[in-house]
Amino acid sequence: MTTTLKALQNWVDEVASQTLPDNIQWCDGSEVEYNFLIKQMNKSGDLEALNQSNYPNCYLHRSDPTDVARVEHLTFICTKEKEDAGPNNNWMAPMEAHNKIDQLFKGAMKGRTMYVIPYCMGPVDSPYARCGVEITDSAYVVVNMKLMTRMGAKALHRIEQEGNFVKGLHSTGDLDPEKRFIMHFPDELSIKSIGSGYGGNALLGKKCHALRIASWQARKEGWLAEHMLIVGIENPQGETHYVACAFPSACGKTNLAMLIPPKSQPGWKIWTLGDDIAWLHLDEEGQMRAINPEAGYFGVVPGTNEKTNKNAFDMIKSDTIYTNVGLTEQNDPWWEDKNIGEPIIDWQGDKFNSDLRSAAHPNSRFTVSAVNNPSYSELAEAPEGVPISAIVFGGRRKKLAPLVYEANNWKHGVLVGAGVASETTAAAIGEVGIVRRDPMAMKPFCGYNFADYWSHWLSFSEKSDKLPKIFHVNWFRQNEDGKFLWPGFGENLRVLRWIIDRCESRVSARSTSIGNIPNTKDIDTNDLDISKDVLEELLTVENKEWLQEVNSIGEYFETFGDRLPKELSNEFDKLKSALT
Ligand code: GTP
Ligand code: SPV
Ligand code: MN
Repeated sequence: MTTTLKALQNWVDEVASQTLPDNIQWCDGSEVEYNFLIKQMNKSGDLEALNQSNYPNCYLHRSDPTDVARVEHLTFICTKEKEDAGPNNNWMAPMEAHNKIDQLFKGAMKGRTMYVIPYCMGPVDSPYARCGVEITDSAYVVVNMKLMTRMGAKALHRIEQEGNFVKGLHSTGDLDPEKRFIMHFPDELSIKSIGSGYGGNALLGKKCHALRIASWQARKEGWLAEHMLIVGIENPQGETHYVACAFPSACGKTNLAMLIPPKSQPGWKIWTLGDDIAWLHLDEEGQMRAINPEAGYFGVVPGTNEKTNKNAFDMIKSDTIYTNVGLTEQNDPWWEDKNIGEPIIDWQGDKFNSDLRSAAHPNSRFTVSAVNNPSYSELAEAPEGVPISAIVFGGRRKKLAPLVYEANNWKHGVLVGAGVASETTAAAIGEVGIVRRDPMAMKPFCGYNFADYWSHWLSFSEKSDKLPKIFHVNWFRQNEDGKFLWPGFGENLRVLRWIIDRCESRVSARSTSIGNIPNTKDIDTNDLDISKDVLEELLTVENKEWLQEVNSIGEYFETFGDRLPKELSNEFDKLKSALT
């Protein structure tokens, strides 16, 4: 396979003469190709077959121990002006960035095969979808892209018709963390990534394209590219509401997207549209619609069990690539809180020793096609996407943030999103459990200055009078003993129900200084082991504590200087005076 598109052929030739691969392989996205690569990697030791009777078509990949998560400190947005990247991003001048990284790409693919992966983010026949081509020397990337995106011949066909595509160049390089960079050139619609084979650093369709580059394109074109799950919630009458939720990495998106309603909620059904990324557009009627640009899940493994997420637990029993989990005696994959079996080998391939390290890496992942999900919605293929009733922001907060509250209106909702903070997780290299500001769960993913991003969000209030309502949730409140106050997982449906009731004006709420809070009687606690006191605690707003929070938001906003939108500071001032 080659291409009729000159610009693409020229770029591939250019990259080949720079990186000097032994072979060039154009990926067609077929099963034959996938199976061939799996076999080859199995032979080379890149993948290890898991127990094929218990876990058919499942494989384990162990990444380099220094290469197990996103690397935010090595991720750059290379706009002409530093100010356009903003204080929320690392910046490097485009020329300097190209020079630095091109040096590392010189001869980087010697002795390796260079794969050319045309892919489409979103249904191939969707006007909202966008295409890209990733060039990589990693077969692991190819098989992951096969599960995560619509890749191969169909995507190439669309690219050839459109004539444009996002260029992503990737090499695992020598995995030296000193020579690892993830660089984005929004003006050129291109990405260069070297030195990591891991997830968001290497599968360039995901965070690099579908969020960092796409958010930049979205601002120009009037839409939004967001770190959001998309879920359909069907009530016993058969009506389905679609909700898009932005939670930071490892804060519950996959789990909420494939939730199983508890027994106490008969007749309710959950449909998964997406678990990580949503592209949001206004249609001609002003209705916000969402597509999931991805076609698979790259999900957190630890914590997945029959009780927390049975859908995921079942889904990853076949056709799944595991990255950095442990093994049992039977060669089954094992992870913390799996609740079945015992590990004997850890994620680094050593004999398991709990004093040394956990069996699975805390950021170990599964890659699996979305159609394997028992709650998969076929509307994930709908070119027009699904209508969104509510947008939900959230974070991981031991204290302060209530279980759920509703913003007063869109602009206030933008402030709620901009004010999100959350404890850091193992999804990125660095300390875990530190509360940091993570506006709209996009801190690591917004491809431009957050101040401009908030202006863009605010601008939607002029474009439609039918915008979704905006909410904030927190499943992670803890008591003094470090125990979660809210049971979470399937029980989160109870909160989604309140959110939908609010969207349908079916229920009243208590107005507070931060927004509208449920009356305790309106959260269904039937069959739930939770005391009235705890529920009240979960729904309390302490003005004194919130004032501290708001001051911290204010300090954060100051780092954006004059670029901070006036409307956002107005909303901020209103909130502050409501609290004093
Ligand atoms: P990324 O893929 O990194 O974007 O993460 P995500 O937002 O999809 O998070 P995910 O659903 O994978 O959850 C991350 C961790 O949080 C897992 O270990 C889950 O078991 C745990 N978790 C998810 N939902 C809940 C919840 O409602 N309550 C509690 N206590 N833990 C949860
Ligand atoms: C995240 O970190 O938010 C992920 C995993 O979804 S990664 O693909 O590595 O970005
Ligand atoms: Mn994510």
